[in-house]
Amino acid sequence: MHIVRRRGWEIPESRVTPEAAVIGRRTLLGTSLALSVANMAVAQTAEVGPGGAGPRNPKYLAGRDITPETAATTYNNYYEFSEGKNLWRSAQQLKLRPWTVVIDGMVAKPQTLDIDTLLKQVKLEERIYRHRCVERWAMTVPWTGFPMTELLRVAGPQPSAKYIVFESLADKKMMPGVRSPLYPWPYIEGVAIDEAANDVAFLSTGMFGKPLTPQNGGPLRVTLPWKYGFKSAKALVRISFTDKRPVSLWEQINPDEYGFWANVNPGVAHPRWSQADETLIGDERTVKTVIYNGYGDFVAGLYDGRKSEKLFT
Ligand SMILES: Nc1nc2c(c(=O)[nH]1)N[C@H]1C(S)=C(S)[C@@H](COP(=O)(O)O)O[C@H]1N2
Ligand SMILES: [Mo]
Repeated sequence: MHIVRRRGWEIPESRVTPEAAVIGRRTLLGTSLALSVANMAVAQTAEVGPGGAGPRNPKYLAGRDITPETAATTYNNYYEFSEGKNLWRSAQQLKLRPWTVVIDGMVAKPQTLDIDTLLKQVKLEERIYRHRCVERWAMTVPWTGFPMTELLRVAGPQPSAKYIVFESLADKKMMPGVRSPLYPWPYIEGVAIDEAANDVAFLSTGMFGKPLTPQNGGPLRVTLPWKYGFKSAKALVRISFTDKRPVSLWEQINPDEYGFWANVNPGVAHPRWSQADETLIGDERTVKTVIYNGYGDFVAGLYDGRKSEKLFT
């Protein structure tokens, strides 16, 4: 990775997305065609499948306007497809069914579940959450899915389990970015078990009342609205329980910039830019970023005993 990282600062920052800049030059992978109105309509059409509908949970309203669906489904981060944002068309290659999810590691009984079997074991609901990328853009999304507490119930972690590792699909056939050797695929991310047990921690299977689109992480993704967006891994194929803190894909590449906790904090700058504010996608206003992205009343207590750690990187 040394050669790769050295290339990062040779490229003007304006030519790369901030997260890509840590690795190097923008590649031609996933180069997308220009958007047209007709294409945008296609972008919103998810593959047929359940996971889209559930009653709205009135406890979670974001206090902001919901991002237009067209914007939320056509401006994405998904490095398995592209280092750019305009990847939704390429992501339609991803087949969302059949789909299996492995639950293993320190659990009562390891299992391989068909996604539709898993969906029958949980109660779906809708939550409107803020979504804040470390690159300083933000959205407000009505997700459908289930609280991570439901995953804990289905998985039955052993008392010794301290972390959950989420692993995304890494399929070279369907995902052009995975053919790039510059990244240590698969994309993995993780949370501490007590974070997963917090009611805000969520797994999404839908958005805007429909099944989750491929580009937004269908058929199953992590949703942790008080953390920077990179923590929320897409297209989950494995969920492992462990007593060792995982090192995420981004942390492997650049540990100084992307840590384990990655809680949103306007007062703690990224090494290369301020985190004080954020631009609302589909609206383009810039607003002030809020500590824990506004979820401090729910989650701040998780970090009382962890003050010595880098909680905001
Ligand atoms: N597997 C995978 N998950 C991922 C990413 C990725 O590149 N691959 N990008 C992350 C980042 S940086 C962000 S900001 C969000 C973007 O989610 P969205 O495209 O649905 O807005 O997904 C996160 N999950
Ligand atoms: Mo991000």
